[in-house]
Amino acid sequence: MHPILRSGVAILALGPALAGGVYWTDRGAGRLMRMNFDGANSGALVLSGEFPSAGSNLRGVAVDTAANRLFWADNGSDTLRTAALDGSGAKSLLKLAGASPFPADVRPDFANGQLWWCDQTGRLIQRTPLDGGEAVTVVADAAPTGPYFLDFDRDHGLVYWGDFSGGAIYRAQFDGSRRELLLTGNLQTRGVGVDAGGGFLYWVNRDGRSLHRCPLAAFANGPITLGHSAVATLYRGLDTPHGLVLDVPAGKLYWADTGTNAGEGFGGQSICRGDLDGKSPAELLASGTEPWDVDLDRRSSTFTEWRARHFRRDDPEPSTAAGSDPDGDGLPNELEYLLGTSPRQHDPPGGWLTASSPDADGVPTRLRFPLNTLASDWTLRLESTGDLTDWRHAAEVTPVVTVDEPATDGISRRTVTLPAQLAAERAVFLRLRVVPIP
Ligand SMILES: [Ca+2]
Ligand SMILES: [Ca+2]
Repeated sequence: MHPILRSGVAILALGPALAGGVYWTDRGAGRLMRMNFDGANSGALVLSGEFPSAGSNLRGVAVDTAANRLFWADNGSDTLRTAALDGSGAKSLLKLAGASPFPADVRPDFANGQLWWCDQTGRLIQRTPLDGGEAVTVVADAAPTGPYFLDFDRDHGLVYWGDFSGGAIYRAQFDGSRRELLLTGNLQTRGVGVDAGGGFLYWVNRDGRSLHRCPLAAFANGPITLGHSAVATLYRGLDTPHGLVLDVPAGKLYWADTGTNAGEGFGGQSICRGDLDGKSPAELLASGTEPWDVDLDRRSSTFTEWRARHFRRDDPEPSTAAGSDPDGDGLPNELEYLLGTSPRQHDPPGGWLTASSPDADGVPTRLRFPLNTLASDWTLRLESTGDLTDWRHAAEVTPVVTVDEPATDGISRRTVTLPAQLAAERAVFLRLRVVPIP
């Protein structure tokens, strides 16, 4: 992707502005589902391509936002499958070898272009190129009753997984070496999720009917048990929690509940959501027949979608309005949406804005800030003034060079360079203003 220079403004050719949302497998209904972050507009994805049906025994699902693709495992045909996020171009990526393979969870490793999965009956963790190829075994004899769900610590090149019928959680290097037992004591381990930046491991204790987390540092001196003082219980009294995905920037986690322990706890046969710190009650977002796994497309092309991702459904309207500032950091929600910051966490200016002055004259000549370049409703406009009264679009006053570099989840890094003569002027003030996109 190369910037196109036009009138001193760099325009990046981005992909289509797709709405983000929640993708999940409903194993009982044999359907791939998509819905908004708050559970609204839930419906089955209509597939076209090599097959019209997602499969007969759906398991793990994963979203690749960089390529706008979905990956999932069909344990009926024992294939790994892929389709565009709109359901088109559905095709098989790989048919698993062996007498009776059992593809369960799937996770893409974008940096290395690989799709990983757990083969429960083969007790294998394997990977294959995202665009197709051979299966490579990374970990053999991964767990006594087979690995079921996995996740990555991409910062440290580690893969984490749990034991299907057992209560253990393990990790190893990306090449399968230095395998470690981390934790024991769950009643069947299901989804695992790593927040490397925050330093936490999250996991699902299926028949303990609970969700837990503990600091990664707790594993520094060998395996610990579920009863260790470092282990926190985020949610308890659930029905049959299963697949798990973290939304770290939004401070939330989502899980699928198969409902196999029907009627005995919260959220059976549903997709649910809670907080990473477990502080607010779990939300039931949508129900299915047997929800198995869940993943997220964290992008937002409208403020309404973004609000549904960051706030609870029952949060009062005043705090979720575009002009409100519930976290008191001086950034109203509409600005947090465009900057990709959190409306529920204090974001100091130094955390998102960099102003540099190559001339060392005290006036910034280059500004760097994040920007949701997928936003279809509003954008940020840089304005300047000399008298704090007559604010003008900076690009109309002076040539400004703007470069956007795609970062993650639809948020780009924008760099605005102002000409040296502006920097030399006295008393020039700049501001970022939210303006509607015509
Ligand atoms: Ca705020
Ligand atoms: Ca904030």
